[in-house]
Amino acid sequence: MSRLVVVSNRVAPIKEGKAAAGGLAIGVYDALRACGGIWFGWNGEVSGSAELQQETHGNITYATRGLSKRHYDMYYRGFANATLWPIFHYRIDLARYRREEYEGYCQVNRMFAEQLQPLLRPDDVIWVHDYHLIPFAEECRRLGIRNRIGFFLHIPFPAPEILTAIPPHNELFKTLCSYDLIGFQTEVDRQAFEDYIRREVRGLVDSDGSMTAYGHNFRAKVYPISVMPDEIQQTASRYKGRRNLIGCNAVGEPCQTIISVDRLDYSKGLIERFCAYDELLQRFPEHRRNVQFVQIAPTSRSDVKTYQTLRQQLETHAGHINGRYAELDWMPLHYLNRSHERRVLMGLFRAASVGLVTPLRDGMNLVAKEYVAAQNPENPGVLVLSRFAGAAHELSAALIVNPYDIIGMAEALDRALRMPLAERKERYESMMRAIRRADLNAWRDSFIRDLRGPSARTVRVERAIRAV
Ligand code: GDG
Repeated sequence: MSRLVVVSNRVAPIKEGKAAAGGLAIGVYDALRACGGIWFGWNGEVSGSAELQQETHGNITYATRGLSKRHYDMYYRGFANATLWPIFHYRIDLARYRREEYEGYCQVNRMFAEQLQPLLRPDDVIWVHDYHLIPFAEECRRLGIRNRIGFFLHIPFPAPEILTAIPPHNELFKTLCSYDLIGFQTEVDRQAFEDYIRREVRGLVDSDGSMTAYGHNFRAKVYPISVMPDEIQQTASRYKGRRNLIGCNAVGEPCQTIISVDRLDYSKGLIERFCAYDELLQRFPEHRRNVQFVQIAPTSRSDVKTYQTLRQQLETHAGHINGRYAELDWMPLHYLNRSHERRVLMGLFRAASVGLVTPLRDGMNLVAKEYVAAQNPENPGVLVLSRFAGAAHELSAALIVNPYDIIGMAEALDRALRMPLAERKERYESMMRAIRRADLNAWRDSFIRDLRGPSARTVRVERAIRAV
């Protein structure tokens, strides 16, 4: 079988036997282990060596390099995270555009393609991940690389009206058409891309999802990313530590727990969530002393101003809630900026009565699926989920909320905290069926199968021949 070459902004080397961090890392690692190959990208070092460092573990070669401070500022902090990330999450108000940052972004894509080229064999298939690397395939083609190249977008693809706010949108999305296969999290994202291709580019779209634009034939399909439910079940049920944090207050009285886990990011709707919890305690005072909210929010992109401001706002809100409601033996909100071991998170998910996942926009949101998979089937908790998380398309048996409706969220929390066992079980079983139907293996296998399969061009030619 041909080798798989994975390209992502950040490479997370996982050594045999060590715990993996996050769903994407596990998915990519398993795919590479199954057929052997290369994982190529940035090693996370700023001002580090630009020379490629190669390290092989088993049948996987990790090929990584550092970024200069200038490239880190232009490509990573700049165009990727200050222009694309906010716009793809519908936050034009938070986006900025600087031409030199876009140039830096294109330069890094070019350098990555040039450094990957000597490592490639003619039959390798290349799987590129996320918004940092949109022009990567175009740079490969410029160098004469003819391998199959696929792209998976982990974040939402917004409506064309929003996208066109990116000044070089035409040039940027022209480069996206150099991929053979483009994968999206949901049908809404794929449809928005199709709308862009039809309206902005006057491209052709076939009923089977293949498209023609800028002289390229390619396919665009939906591959919802997921988790490994059985592994999560096991990890969660084995976890025995920190029982004291969940289930009772400081004097041992029973207390239900609401849990949320997110990277500290404005797309995750943390402010609105804190407001909803405040509203719950105000509107339904019977929950005071009987509930606690644990929000785990490890900081991310902490050198970006918008993220620093968000952190300050959250600290103020958290202080306000605890100042207003806390008693000597009851703390309503536990707000933790530290990251925690994965097994600890899964244990906490299982012990918590409510999983509160309310992003303003999210490509998928793996935490929603992890919370469900971690539950005890005999006494499952309730997932309260934003309609704007990609996961809401599959997990329709959650309590679906609109994160802009603070009172609506407080009412959903009240309902979740009171929900009878029979209804909790019914909703849980329906969500588990959905997760098992399309787990992480299905995500990876279907993408790679389609990438290795007949190209959009071949399908088009065969169809034309049959029609004659
Ligand atoms: C992007 C898209 C899409 C979180 N805190 C800790 C920790 N985590 C883990 C979670 C989960 C992962 O990180 C976060 O994944 P999400 O999907 O929730 O969100 P993003 O980071 O924004 O991911 C998103 C995803 O890509 C995959 O395509 O779903 O829409 O934005 O697995 O459990 N893990 C550990 N400690 C923590 O403190 N170990």
